Amino acid sequence: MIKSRIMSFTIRKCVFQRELHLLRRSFFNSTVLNGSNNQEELISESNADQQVHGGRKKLIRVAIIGLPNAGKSTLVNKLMHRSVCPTSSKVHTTMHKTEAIHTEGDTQIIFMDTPGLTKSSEMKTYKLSKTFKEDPENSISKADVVGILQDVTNVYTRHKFDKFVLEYLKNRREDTDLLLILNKVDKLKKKDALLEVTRLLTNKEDYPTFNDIFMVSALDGDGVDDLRNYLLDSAKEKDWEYEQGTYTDQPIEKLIEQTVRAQLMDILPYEMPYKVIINVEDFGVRDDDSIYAAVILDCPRSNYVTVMLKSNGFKVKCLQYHVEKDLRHALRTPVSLRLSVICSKSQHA
Ligand SMILES: Nc1nc2c(ncn2[C@@H]2O[C@H](COP(=O)(O)OP(=O)(O)OP(=O)(O)O)[C@@H](O)[C@H]2O)c(=O)[nH]1
Ligand SMILES: [Mg+2]
Repeated sequence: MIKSRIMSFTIRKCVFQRELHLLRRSFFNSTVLNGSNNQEELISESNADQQVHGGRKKLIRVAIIGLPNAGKSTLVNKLMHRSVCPTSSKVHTTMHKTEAIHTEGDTQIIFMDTPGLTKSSEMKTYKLSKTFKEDPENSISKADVVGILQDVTNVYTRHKFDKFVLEYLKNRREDTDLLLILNKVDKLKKKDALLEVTRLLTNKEDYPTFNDIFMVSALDGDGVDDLRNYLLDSAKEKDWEYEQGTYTDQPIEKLIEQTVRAQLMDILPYEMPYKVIINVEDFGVRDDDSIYAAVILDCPRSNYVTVMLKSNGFKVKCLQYHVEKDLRHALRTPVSLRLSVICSKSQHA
């Protein structure tokens, strides 16, 4: 009889030393100037590359919306050159809005990555939190530009906007630009299909008019520079909302938790990843700016622990490898993670 089973792994960093050497140092400080978020540990780079010498600052808020799994978070990461928005192959990876901040020259772009647009009935069925409705709504209403992302590989959804999606779009201001962004073009064998999708999405009376259309691969980066340049050009004179060097509104603890959750979604089957409770027990920055974190994965049942630890803990080792890699890309500093798998509710393991 065991009350809980614990297994910890620490992967040695030597494999990554060469790559890590190239990564820039990152620092942590309080960074939001005007935002309502007063959490202490927002993530920023204190030594940003670009300084504004004279000239007026420009700002633009961009909401990225679309159906679940359309590639919204992948696109924001590509636009940012950083994996600050965790992604996975399963739906509902993003559960609440994240602001990702890209500052270039005199311009700050605030990307609002949002949960996938979901019908009310589905929200009830899957007991999704109210952020699934409220966060896209609020992001759209605050945006200077709304980019609606359409997955062109999804033959069921690519050629239309459901009524509930059109309802969301009504939340935008009159002066907000609307972009149609066709994503995953790398997977489309027949490029003619793109033209057909574009035609169907732009020729219906009850559909909105788009200010521009982009065809991108968020994964490969094709077309992403054009989109970023468009946004930089569209920014209006306004004070920045975040200090130079800040790149997310998320506290580091939250970023770690979300990255672990996203990776769990890729390694665990069915509903399992949604049910594991993730506790970031401890984290900190070492003298050399590397980051350490101890994370507990509390499983609802002991058979989850068995699944995770089978084959000599292979799944947990993979999880650790991928989480460390993603966090390193997001934070640009070495990260070492200690993962413990437990089932605190179980009397028997
Ligand atoms: N081939 C290909 N895959 C992509 C592209 N963009 C995203 N993906 C994949 O699509 C899946 C979903 O990506 P996410 O960025 O998590 O999608 P999302 O819209 O943020 O999903 P939710 O947060 O769950 O709503 C992942 O497996 C991505 O690797 C793309 O341009 N091409
Ligand atoms: Mg997402």
